[in-house]
Amino acid sequence: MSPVSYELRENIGVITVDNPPVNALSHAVRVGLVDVINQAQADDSQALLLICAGRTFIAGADISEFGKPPQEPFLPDVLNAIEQSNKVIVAAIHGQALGGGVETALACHYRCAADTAKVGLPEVNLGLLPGAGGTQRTPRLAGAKAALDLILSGKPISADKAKDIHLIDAVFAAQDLEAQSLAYVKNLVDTNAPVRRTSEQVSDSEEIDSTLFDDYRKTYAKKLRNQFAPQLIVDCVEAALQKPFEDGMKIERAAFLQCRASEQSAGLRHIFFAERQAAKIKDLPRGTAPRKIQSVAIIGAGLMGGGIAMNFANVGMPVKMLEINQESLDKGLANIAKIYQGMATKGRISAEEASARTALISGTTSYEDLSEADLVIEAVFESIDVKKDVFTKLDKVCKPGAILATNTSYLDIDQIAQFTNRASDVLGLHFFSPAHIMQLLEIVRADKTSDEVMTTVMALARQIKKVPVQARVCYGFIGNRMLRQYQREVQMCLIEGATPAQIDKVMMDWGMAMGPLMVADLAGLDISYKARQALSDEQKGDPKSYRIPDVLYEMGRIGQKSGSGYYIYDPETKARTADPSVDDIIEREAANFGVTRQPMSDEVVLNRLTLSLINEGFKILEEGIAQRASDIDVVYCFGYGFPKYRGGPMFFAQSRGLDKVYQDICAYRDTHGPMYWTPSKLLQSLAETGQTIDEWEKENAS
Ligand code: 3H9
Repeated sequence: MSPVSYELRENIGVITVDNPPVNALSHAVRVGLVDVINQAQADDSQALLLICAGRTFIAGADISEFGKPPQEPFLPDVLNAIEQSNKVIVAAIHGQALGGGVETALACHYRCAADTAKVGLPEVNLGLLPGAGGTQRTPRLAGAKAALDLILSGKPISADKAKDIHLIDAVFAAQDLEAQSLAYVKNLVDTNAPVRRTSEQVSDSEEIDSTLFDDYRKTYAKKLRNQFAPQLIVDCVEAALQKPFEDGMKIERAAFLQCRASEQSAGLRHIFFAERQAAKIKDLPRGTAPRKIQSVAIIGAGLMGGGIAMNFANVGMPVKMLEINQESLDKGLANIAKIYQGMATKGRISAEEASARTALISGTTSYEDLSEADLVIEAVFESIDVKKDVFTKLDKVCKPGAILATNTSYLDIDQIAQFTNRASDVLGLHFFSPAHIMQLLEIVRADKTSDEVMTTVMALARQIKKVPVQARVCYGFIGNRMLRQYQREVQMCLIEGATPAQIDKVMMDWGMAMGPLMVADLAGLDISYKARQALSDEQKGDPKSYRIPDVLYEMGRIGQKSGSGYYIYDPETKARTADPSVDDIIEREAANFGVTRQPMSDEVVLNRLTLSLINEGFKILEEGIAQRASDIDVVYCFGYGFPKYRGGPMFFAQSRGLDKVYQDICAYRDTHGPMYWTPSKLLQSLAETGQTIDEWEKENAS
């Protein structure tokens, strides 16, 4: 049965798209639309209304079709058929009209929307551009600037805002949308309103600054570094203003096809689906009911505890923070109030909202006060003895059924669970700093964590707008375990000849949000130094992999906060400059290890750093620490600044060729020894058999 149906309601032909879950413009929908438009031209209808069933208007092209051979009719042609209809056609938007959904609405002659609806062109988030007239029709209605803002930001706007910029003609109360839209169409018929084709409109009200387009090009060259879709978007919108519609459409089509075929878009589309997959845990029995979480307690009001607390207050949930003494508690609460005030000052939230959120977070110094909490998250010092103390106390005071979580980055959560008599209620909730901003949440499932607890926290993570990924227990879980290998390799490259500035530049040029040594300076060399002191010599590994940060720490160069670390920082502006004396320190320490430093090419730096991540990623996958390769990609893209347009380390490995990746790792093993460069057995087997990660996962799914 076609997902597009058609019926006459009195003199109005109503076209309904019903293609759950989000009414994407799949091949069947495109065929159905063309069929009903043709049918409607010849029947008794006097005008047409396009609506959608289910929770939303059309949320865009079907993204899963982009990697497959294209099938006619293509969307631009479908939308031309709609626009060329001889009968007036009106779109009625509820939920979200996104991408191709907006383009469909813009091809209609008039547009109504529910007051709760949102309208957006998010193609840029997928490394694409609106490819069905969006870059040509939007500026014809809204003007170049509003069109560029909408298309380049990829962020949806409200129905009212869309009306302000002339994309929508009428906004109705959500519950009356269908009835009001029908009345709107009837009125158009009664008043003999003409067919009004967007392609024939001229946006003439706007004064265009001669530098407008170049300004956008420059801004987005910085904002979306290395990505070419934003640059092509500007070209297309510029063409919309300068050329006839048909010519602009040709330019848009060529640019869209270029984007669709690109590795950048493939990576971003992979991450789109990976993010949604990650929220699903494979072996949870269907229908496992979540527990109710209505109040949360946080142990530790430091930077991490405070950031975690804010996540819950942000969605209206009361939080109690516990500290060992009143002074630390007051300091923690004051810090949170300051952050909320700052958000209000910047206009991100209203002053009332800031006060309401601040008021949701209260404090205590007594464990007894946590007896009613549904969820407790511990964010105290990383020491197993301290955790033992906390969890023993929690076990005593918390009500039955309370979920007890640790925010540990490295410690053994199975061991922590044993400090309680309710191991099935214990798990890891690993937030990333700053916890109120970073999207990733590693959910660490210990051996005994119950299905019910896992179901509860996965749902809760979505509620607090995090991107959850399940990890199993091991040193560093998914993210930090990989990070350790990456950081080790950074240090080895320094000792062997690379400079801090070179390493950071190579990684940033490649697309990482920050260079690894900039990150180290920002996080503070004291933090990592102290963490190292808790490790045995064996755990610390090769001294070459931590000697430089040890020396810098001992010199008091602990990063940005001390004004120097791997770099020097201007006390006023915090501007970073390379410090030749650090190069001298590296040279001296390398000599102490008997290493003669040699210049290292950028290519080698990049290879060693990315391959160290990839090899560990495969080990994590083969050990079952991560459920799927794409979960590892989500961890790295959402928590560690890996460029999404490269799809994450595992996707990147697959697109580079697993055989090549394996050969390169073997070559490093042969040069540098097996201590760090033993290839993952899974990687070896895939490289040797030619199987892809996807194929291996499917084979192992049963
Ligand atoms: C485009 O339109 C190009 C055109 O300009 C030119 C063409 C020539 N396709 O996110 P959810 C799936 S590009 C296929 O969990 P929510 C999703 O994977 C497109 N599948 O729900 C998930 O599947 P599963 C521009 C899609 O309520 C399920 O639907 N449009 C698509 O949190 C539910 O999704 C976009 O970029 C799709 N377009 O959020 C919009 N969309 O259940 C992308 C969703 O198996 N979509 N699915 O995991 C979204 O932003 C959100 O899905 C939306 C709903 C806000 C709509």
